[in-house]
Amino acid sequence: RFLGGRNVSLIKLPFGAGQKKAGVEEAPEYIMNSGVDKDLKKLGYNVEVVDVPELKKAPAEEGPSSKQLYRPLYVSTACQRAKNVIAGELSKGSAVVNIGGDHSLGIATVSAVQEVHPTSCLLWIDAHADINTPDSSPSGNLHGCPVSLVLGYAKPVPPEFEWVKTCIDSGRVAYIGLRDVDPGERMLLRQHNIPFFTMHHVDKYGIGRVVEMAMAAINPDNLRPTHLSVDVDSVDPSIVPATGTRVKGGLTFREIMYICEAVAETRTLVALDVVEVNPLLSDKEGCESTISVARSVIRTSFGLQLV
Ligand code: Z70
Ligand code: MN
Ligand code: MN
Ligand code: MN
Repeated sequence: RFLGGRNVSLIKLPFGAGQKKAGVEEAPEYIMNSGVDKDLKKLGYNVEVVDVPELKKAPAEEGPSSKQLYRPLYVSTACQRAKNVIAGELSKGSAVVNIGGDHSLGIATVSAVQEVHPTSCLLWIDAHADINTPDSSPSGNLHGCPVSLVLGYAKPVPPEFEWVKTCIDSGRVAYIGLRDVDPGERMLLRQHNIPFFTMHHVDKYGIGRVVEMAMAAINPDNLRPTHLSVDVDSVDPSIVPATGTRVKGGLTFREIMYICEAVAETRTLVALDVVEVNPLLSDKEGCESTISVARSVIRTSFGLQLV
């Protein structure tokens, strides 16, 4: 049972205003050029490439910024546009690969996936929890806030984000890879009993048991469609240096591949996000290594070709 069927839409989302470092909006071009479309065709999928180039253009008026958020109107406008495109592809019965761009796009991807597949679960692979509310955010960067917005924890909702629905509940969200969590985020994770597996848990139990526990918590019988959201900073900076917030002690190449293989094995994947690649933040070699990991995440999540 593969919910997305054999059609996959690769959606390029060149957007980076959820954080302050230039370059993350260039990533979709690099990732696409690595040959992900050919990889998926080889696996037998019908592939459609969808570009949303207008995400690169900021609205003329930024408006007065609420809560010291960085570029809330631009993030909101871009996410609303991206959400409509993603929901359109999902509505045709296709699976989607959302190629970012920064992780504020999670506002768009989760909103779209939950609209079309309202029972789906969300597996968030990240060094960060991205569950700050506009009030708790230490940076004002919206890429640190998408999960709080879709869970409805941001109160009051900043006026720019009133269109975002509370569309998922805490029982359908789990994290793997955390190692840089802010105090306000820790409180929310505990308060709402959201299953999270830090790098400490990966060391303690091994990636096999961690993935098993995470999936048992949010999709016990594989009856739910799965949305896998991969922030590449979950992976160790030694192989993923081209990203905005490098945090030591991340997932190994095999650990991130294991996660993708385990998700592929469930045959429930409907949406994959690959975000936070920033080709401008590393040298040629580091950039190639990072993009190669992103490409492997996409290929592996959509099919097992181990031997
Ligand atoms: C911090 C914040 C973050 C990525 C940094 C950092 C969030 N918790 N996410 N880099 N990818 O600013 O909210
Ligand atoms: Mn189309
Ligand atoms: Mn993230
Ligand atoms: Mn992150």
